[in-house]
Amino acid sequence: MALCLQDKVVLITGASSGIGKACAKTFAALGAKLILTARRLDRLTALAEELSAAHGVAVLPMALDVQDKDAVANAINSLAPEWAEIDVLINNAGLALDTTKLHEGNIDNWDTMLNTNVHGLLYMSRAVLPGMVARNRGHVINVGSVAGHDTYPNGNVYCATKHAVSALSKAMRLDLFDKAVRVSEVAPGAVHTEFSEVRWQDKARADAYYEGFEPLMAEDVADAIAYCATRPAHVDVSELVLFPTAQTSCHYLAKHT
Ligand code: NDP
Ligand code: 8X3
Repeated sequence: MALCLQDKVVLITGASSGIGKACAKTFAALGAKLILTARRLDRLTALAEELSAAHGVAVLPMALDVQDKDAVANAINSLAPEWAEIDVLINNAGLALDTTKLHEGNIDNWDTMLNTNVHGLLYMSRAVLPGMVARNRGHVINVGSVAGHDTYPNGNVYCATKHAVSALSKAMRLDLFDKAVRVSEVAPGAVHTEFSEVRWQDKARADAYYEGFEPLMAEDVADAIAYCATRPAHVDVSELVLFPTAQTSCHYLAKHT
């Protein structure tokens, strides 16, 4: 029987856009209490108001840069009692910056990707997991990527960060093997979000990337994440990879012009 998420506390990182925002909508519709985090508080506040009005759920918007380890620890440690027992952590915040050959890469961009996609996920997990372990229940869902299972030209550091997400998901499952805490990695292919606009800082280039095929939508990925979260407690979806039907791998995307 599917697990009921009514009144469960679900924390989503990167909830101001794309997959994280779609997760907020999906989990609100399932009756969960939501802690929504990202850097852009104005977006989170507007989303929180919308979801509370639509679904009657409690929503806590919180400005948080996952790269800041002290801010992450403080945010989790200072949660009010009604929010402190996090049932589901969705480590979704992440980004790619540029696509360039490694030997021509921008080192500041590398730092931002590593600090966000890898360190950010670690800081959040380190802050939230002890409570889950103490309660012997909980679920960490890490948003990886097909770029964490393969590499593509000029994707070097982004691919490395997502390989790290995949490795850390496996490592968490091993370290939690004797606890009733589940760990899932959800790894999508091309999803139409603000991801490519952030990557290239060029809206026209980003729009062109999504033309000529039907990409995944953020809601498709949120649906996969909700699938993981709603399996019965004895079922742990360890890895879920989803592609647009037009995409077979990082290297094969069928575009019709
Ligand atoms: P978006 O750009 O639409 O959303 C990214 C989210 O991450 C935003 O909410 C942003 O919020 C947040 N974020 C970025 N940096 C930080 C930070 N330092 N601290 C806190 N939050 C941060 O992209 P997607 O929704 O597509 O991306 C979500 C995840 O999905 C990422 O991990 C990405 O790697 C992964 N992914 C995306 C795919 C795609 O094709 N789109 C495919 C596979 C995986 P804010 O700027 O307000 O802080
Ligand atoms: C995002 C998908 O193929 O642009 O993780 O790396 S891809």
